[in-house]
Amino acid sequence: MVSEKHPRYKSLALRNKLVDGYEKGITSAHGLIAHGRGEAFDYLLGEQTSENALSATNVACAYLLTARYPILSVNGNTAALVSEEIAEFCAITGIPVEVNLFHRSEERIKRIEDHLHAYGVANVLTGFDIIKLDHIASNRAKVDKQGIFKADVVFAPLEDGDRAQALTQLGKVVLTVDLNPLSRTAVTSTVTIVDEVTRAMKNLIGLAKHFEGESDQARLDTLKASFDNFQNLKASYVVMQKRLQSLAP
Ligand code: PTJ
Repeated sequence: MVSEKHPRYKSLALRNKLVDGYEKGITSAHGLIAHGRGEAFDYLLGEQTSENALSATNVACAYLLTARYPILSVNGNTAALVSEEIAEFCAITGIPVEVNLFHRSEERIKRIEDHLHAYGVANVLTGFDIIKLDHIASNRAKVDKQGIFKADVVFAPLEDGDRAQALTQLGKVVLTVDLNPLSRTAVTSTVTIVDEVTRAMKNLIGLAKHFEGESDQARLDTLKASFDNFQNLKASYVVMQKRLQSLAP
């Protein structure tokens, strides 16, 4: 029950979504802490999409639209924050979803699956046919053979560093959204969108709508080839640095 006139309305509304997700058994308690870390970095970014974040989103979109078999990995935080956007994006692109959790429990997977279905996400994999990936010290090692295991491009917002690295080592393209450009996930992924996930998903939907079909293939390939994630992360550090400098010149 936050007034839209409140100066922190957007931020408080996101917190409410997560608390709601927690109360429904979708988001883990750890997810609330993770969100707080994200918020701190968002302050440094000025709580807006930077130019380089938008460029990275464009490149991520290019990868997803040209993939042989893309997959969108959903956890408890993204389910609470962006189920509506996931449904819209998947309806446009036909990309399937896999529910894949760090703090894994069958009960939470089922709740997230039901939640996504309620928002209209049609194709949801939940680890029916599981295989365990090597070199991952968490439950995220358990992936669906028909989903993340098979995919050439894995879009995993709010990922953990171990798996981002392991998936990259398996030769997969890893796309992520992470407000912390210093995280291992940010550094080891192929494309890191340093942005808040609700803003990033809205931008991604807008970009996917602009895709003009086969004739865009060459443009999308050029976008992918010209992207350098290290330069992208450096640009995010500079955004933060400049913002702090403007506050304390
Ligand atoms: O639902 P589960 O069990 O799979 O758990 C999900 C969390 C997010 C709890 C789990 O993956 C985790 O612990 O993640 P980390 O290692 O805390 O990393 C989450 C990253 O996402 C951090 O670097 C945060 O800065 C960032 N982050 C948090 N909220 C947002 C965000 N990035 C973008 N948008 C956000 N809203």
